[in-house]
Amino acid sequence: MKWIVCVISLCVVMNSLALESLELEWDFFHPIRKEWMPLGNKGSVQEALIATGEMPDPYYGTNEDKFGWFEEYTWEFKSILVLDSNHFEKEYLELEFGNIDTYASVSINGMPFMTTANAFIPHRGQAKKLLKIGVNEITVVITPPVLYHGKMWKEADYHLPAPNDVHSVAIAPYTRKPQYQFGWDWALRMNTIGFNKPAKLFVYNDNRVVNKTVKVVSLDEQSSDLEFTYYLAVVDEKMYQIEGAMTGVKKLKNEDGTLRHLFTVFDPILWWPRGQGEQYIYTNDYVLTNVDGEELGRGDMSFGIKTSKLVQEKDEWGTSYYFEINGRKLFAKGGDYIPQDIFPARVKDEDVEAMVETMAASNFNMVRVWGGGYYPDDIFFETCDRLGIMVWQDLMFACAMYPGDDQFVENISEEFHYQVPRIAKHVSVVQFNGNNEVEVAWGNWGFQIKYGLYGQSATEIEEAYDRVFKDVAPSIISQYTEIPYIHTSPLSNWGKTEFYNHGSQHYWGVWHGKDPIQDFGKKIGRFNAEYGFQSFPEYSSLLTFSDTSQWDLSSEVMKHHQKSYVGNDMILKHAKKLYGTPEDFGSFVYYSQLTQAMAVSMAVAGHRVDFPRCGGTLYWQINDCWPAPTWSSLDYFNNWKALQYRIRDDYEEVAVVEKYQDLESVDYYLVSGVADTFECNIKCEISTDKGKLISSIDMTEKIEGMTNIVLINQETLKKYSNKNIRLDFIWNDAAGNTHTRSFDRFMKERIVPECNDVHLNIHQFDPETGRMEVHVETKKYLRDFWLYCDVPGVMFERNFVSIGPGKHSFVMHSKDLSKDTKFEMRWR
Ligand code: BMA
Repeated sequence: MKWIVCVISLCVVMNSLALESLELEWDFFHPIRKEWMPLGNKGSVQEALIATGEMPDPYYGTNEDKFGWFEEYTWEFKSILVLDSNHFEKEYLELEFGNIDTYASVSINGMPFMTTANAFIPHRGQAKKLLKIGVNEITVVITPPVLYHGKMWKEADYHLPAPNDVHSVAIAPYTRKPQYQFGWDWALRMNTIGFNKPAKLFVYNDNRVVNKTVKVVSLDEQSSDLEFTYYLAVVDEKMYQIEGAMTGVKKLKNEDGTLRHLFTVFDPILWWPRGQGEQYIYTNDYVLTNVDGEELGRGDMSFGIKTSKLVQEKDEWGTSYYFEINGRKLFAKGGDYIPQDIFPARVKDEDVEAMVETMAASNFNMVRVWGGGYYPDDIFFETCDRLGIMVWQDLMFACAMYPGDDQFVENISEEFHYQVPRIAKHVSVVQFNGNNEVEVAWGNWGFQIKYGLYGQSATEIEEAYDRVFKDVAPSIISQYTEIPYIHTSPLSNWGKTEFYNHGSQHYWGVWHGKDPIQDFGKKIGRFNAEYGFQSFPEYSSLLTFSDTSQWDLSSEVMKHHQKSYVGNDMILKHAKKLYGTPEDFGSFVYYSQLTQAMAVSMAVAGHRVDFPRCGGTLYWQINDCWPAPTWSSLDYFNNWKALQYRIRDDYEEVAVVEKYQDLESVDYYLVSGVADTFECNIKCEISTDKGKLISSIDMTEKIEGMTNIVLINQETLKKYSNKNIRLDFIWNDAAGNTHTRSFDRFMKERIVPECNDVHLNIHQFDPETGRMEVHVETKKYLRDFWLYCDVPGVMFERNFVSIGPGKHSFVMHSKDLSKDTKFEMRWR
């Protein structure tokens, strides 16, 4: 056996080492090669063996299939911790696992320390009694979920439906581990085994803060009462002092492991979602001290003040579903967020921050954290607080039926007691939702027939649902926060006309049904929390998992990366209808992105114009966890698909949108999502594809709050029905800023311009800033012009735009750009 005595990093040092933490470094035992190998301070055994080259990149080709064996072994991990007498002078030596994935038994120096069964929470315990001066060995044995539940699964009278779990022992619902790692219709299966966050030994006297929350207790114009709670590692009866930069000095008694105090903010400044007002945050750093005035730790307890109300009332249309923030009815616009990688440990804080920044740059005001992933880290919520993105937070349950026995309920209760206060602390959070599509699945997905669930088993499943989502979750959430809770999304299934009149909606009639694409703009729920259409990622992303010989929809690799049962033919079917038969795979990729952009844009225009009947729109899905064809608007490498550009325009606070009645008839609307009253000057120029102006319309409208007005309707456009026209809109928003947007409607057959009619050259490049300006000169009109370069993650200021005859500038940014960057252009 090879012993590696790891150098332990000594991190956090606070005020004369009041709180010291030692980060553990792990080795793991390779069960086949029978040898110890290094893992690092976090990560999975899969990642470790990819790093050594023993395992290939699971995203490439069909390599995913080579990873099944990991789930057939238990895995042993070991860390060596060298301690000296100084450590033992401190009162507490506490071992905290930021994450253990998932079923583990932990021993210290051969003595049992703890067992774990939940990858959504940290696990901690006092370890002083088991530790000693000198060399200590921490051992963790992790049993993969399929092995852990194998016996139960074999002997069970019935199995809980888990249609996304692709293993023959489909035990995802029994396991508190991100559900997408069991397989999903946009994800590979990868049951990671290891630690998604570092484990640390905390060495301290008295106590330390392990979680915290703020609750708005009351709010009116004059004042707001807030309750601050600090959760402590040690339950004692001692007095402590919290000194907050804003909240001042509080001497508090530790009651059941919490320090709690009230604080009144006079003349409160409210936090508003972006577009509605300021994102005001009260900065409040704090210091924790003991009665003798010794510092025990410090941190950030900044907070914001707002109220959120979910309004569900009977009205003239059915049952409403919209958010009122600080008493103002809002239209929510955004998308659904999934984990940014199949390997959670790979996702860095800056990746998360960049993702939220993209949401803000795309004019979102809401994001839904979807229930099949994991609870995001604080950086996610902090960035949403800062940028004014409201958060709809699912609890981590999706598309399956879940147990409701005491042991499971105890496990999820512990999870909620940790996650709810941590998340609710953030002012951007406006809703907790029990699960994704669990109720709708039970009612509509044929589970009873498929899984043989009748009588007693069906009753048990229904009772479990009620217990978990209608009793346990809401009663725990209400202990911590006033943020509204709803037991599921959607509340109303897609299908019959009446269904769209009530509550939240996930509209899947085009992808999972046979609806025509224009139904995206017609079948409008009261709040549209999901709807979407798939596309392929761009060429540089495709090259990371395939070579060009496999660029064929029927190749093994392309079939393997398409995880939806519906398949690539659905993309092709709608792409053909809208854009014609693609000549080759390259143009298929291009058309797939245009089709997706068109589909989602049709929906968004329909939703926005339907306000106040419709309370919001969240398209499925913002991002990817691996490179593959999916519903995402940003691919795995953060390349903006055509949809991301289109959504940015559709989501402007004061926007011009194109509302489809059917493919031939459209109306152009101005929609305002802001509360202001302002004068809006709108100009629309209609010209031919040769650039000849044929009509110019000027309007001045008084915009009073959130509303919409028709700018140009289908009747007016009828006179151009035998022409190819372009519409250029210019308008101002409430702050007086000018906005522009162009659309085109080509009703006449035409020959797509040849390559020799179009020229590109790099006009300017600054290697320092990574800014590049490219000039494109064309003799003919180019529709949906796509400028593509082979550098992943380049941010183009605009793309997928139609350009007329003349010279056009395109600006892009990336540190990886160079004079040798290769460009490719596509148009139609
Ligand atoms: C919804 C989502 C996901 C799924 C998507 C596409 O049901 O909640 O479960 O990936 O549709 O099928």
